[in-house]
Amino acid sequence: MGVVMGSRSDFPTMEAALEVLAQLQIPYEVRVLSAHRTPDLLPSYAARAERLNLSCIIAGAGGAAHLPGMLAAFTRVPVLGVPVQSRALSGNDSLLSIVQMPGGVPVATFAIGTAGAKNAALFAAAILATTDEDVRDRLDTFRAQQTQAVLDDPFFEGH
Ligand code: RP5
Repeated sequence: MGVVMGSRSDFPTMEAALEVLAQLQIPYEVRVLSAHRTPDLLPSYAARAERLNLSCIIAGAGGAAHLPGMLAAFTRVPVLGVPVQSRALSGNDSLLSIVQMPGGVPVATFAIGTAGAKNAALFAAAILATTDEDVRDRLDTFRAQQTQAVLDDPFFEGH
């Protein structure tokens, strides 16, 4: 699994994806890679992703968030885009930049911020779980624990 982000400043958001991957024992590599500040690195990273046969690339970026879309243009490895919450426009700019891809170059787009990062990792795990029984079991356990945490909450009124 590849996890990339447009800037070090995206790390507090993307950390939510890394935590899920670690919890589900899914190996990953992390890079800062910018569509604007390091554009020449994008094709080489995309080639690396194919060489390593990465199952997915989770790509987070904020503002004029071109990283996920540009990576998707360079590789057929599925790209899961996470819109990072920007200061100026609260991440609406990031969301629209990532989600509005032209037909033919898909990026799976998630919610703005840490919920999106977490869900991108869970979505990637669900894809892996179609062929990896161990990941499937750990994902099932994750979901069961999540359900139990709600049921155990003293504010929950069971029926
Ligand atoms: C984007 O610009 C990054 O993904 C980041 O969300 C945003 C701001 O970057 P910094 O100026 O904080 O490095 O490329």
